[in-house]
Amino acid sequence: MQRDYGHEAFVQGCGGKGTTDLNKKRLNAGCFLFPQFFGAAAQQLILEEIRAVIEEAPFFTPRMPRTGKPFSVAMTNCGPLGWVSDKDGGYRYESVHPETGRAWPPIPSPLHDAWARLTGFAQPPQACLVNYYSRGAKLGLHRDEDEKDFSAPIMSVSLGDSAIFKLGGLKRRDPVESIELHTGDVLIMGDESRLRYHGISRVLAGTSSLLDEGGRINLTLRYVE
Ligand code: MD3
Ligand code: FE
Repeated sequence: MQRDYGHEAFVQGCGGKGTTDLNKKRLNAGCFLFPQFFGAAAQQLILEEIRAVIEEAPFFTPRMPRTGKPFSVAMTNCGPLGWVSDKDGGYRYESVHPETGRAWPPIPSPLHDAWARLTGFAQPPQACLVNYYSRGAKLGLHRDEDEKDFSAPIMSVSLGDSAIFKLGGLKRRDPVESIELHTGDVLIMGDESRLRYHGISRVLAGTSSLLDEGGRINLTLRYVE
């Protein structure tokens, strides 16, 4: 546990003092949705910074361990570490892009600031995974368990078209609830919710005009080790 706030403060208030004035919805113990945390201007600013990240570190297609089956979601990263996956190496964090061999670009500062305020976690995020969902892309039910430190929360930012987010329990067979995520929404998962099963079942085409190309970008910030 490496928090600069009490465990109860996180469970009850998610980061405590910094978030009391915000529109916040508790989905589960340790799981909080901040609808429209980023307004239209902030979304544009973050998008510009993420477009620059994508120029430096182009999207790649991750592949399932062993089978080599491609993901329908395109991915890249920023931050000291990036999540990658391929047939032989499996799921892991790497400090360089799998195709260019270059270091990942830094995490844009508005995301660092939101992490500090909303998670209250003492350390800055080490990885920001950039997922791109074209219309029709999905991410099956899974747990995020490739990190060494599960005491750190995860922060997700949605940009572009809305999506149906599935939030399950700690076991794969547990009941799953559907939550619509919209552009500008921030989701925080910590404590009891850190290892919940989750996924994206559908992107709702035409629900946002933020991305000219359509589809959805999701940014997932993590502390890894
Ligand atoms: C709930 N991404 O990259 S973010 C992923 O929208 C991932 O791209 C989805 O799942 C996306 O691994 C969902 C929301 C999210 C992220 C991590 C969680 C929800 C979570 C960890 C535990 C519980
Ligand atoms: Fe995930």
